Amino acid sequence: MNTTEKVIFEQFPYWEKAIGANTSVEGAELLVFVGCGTSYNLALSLAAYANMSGRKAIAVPGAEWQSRPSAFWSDWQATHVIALSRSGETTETVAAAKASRKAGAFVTAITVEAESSLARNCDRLVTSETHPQEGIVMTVSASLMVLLGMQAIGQPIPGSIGASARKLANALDAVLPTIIADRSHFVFLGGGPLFGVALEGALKLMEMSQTMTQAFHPLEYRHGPISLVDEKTAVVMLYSSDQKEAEVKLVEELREKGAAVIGIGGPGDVGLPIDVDLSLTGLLVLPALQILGERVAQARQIDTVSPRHLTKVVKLA
Ligand code: F1P
Repeated sequence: MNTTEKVIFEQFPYWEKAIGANTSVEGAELLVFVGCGTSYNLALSLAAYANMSGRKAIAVPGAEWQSRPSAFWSDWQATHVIALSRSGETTETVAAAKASRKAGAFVTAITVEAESSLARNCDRLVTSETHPQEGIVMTVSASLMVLLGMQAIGQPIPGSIGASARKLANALDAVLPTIIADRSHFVFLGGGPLFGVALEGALKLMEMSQTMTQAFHPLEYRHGPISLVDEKTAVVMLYSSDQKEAEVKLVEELREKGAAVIGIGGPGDVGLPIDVDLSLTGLLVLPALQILGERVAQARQIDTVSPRHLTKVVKLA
């Protein structure tokens, strides 16, 4: 077992330590979730969750919020910026936090590095301990930042979530060898708060296994992208309880066209049940998506401990 795989399966005790921290974010301002790469994908899901719980929220990539905030929102002072960064050192995210504070916004940082630049340039720090062996590919920290972000917007996290997530990851792992064999085109579908998570599944698999991946809101997939589906396609459908009927029909169509479908929370060539509702699904599925990336990489004999062209932090000169 390589270190990436080990860390994915050893992440759950760190979840337990992060559960229950009093991190709630009050106020009626617009919440602007900011991040880069994985952290931006997580920001998208957290913003959707915040909107669903009655807040007002958007997600913006770090560089965009720093350089052209007016393309997203007109009044910085009426915002509460929640900057996500595992390292706390990503140039664009740190710059976005600094610029936001200078313009009068309140900045909360969510990071696992309590001594980082981002931690020093925020008004409020939300942090928790991560696995010391986590490498370049972000796994346990991604889960932890979603957990901390959910808590910050008032979502209680049950102590059983780690056991449920582990069960799902193990169930997926058991069926992966057959389902990924001979598949080279991977598609991740998720709606609402699961869209950011679908993007994250796609990014994870792409960077771990050097495979082309795509992510869409489920019903968007018929509007063009479906032209690529054939016997080389594997689809991960992250079912959302409120749109399941429409998503089931889409999956039937994709299977008819040759795709092998992993249904998480609903049917597919493999259908994996989940035991939480939509409010927690975005967190629950992350370890399963991480192990999918690792297994595809292993099948292609790619070492995820040193992924091609990637570094743990992107720092711009
Ligand atoms: C953001 C990030 C990662 C990506 C890569 C480079 O890092 O873009 O998502 O996988 O390793 O950095 P961070 O701001 O969360 O530390």
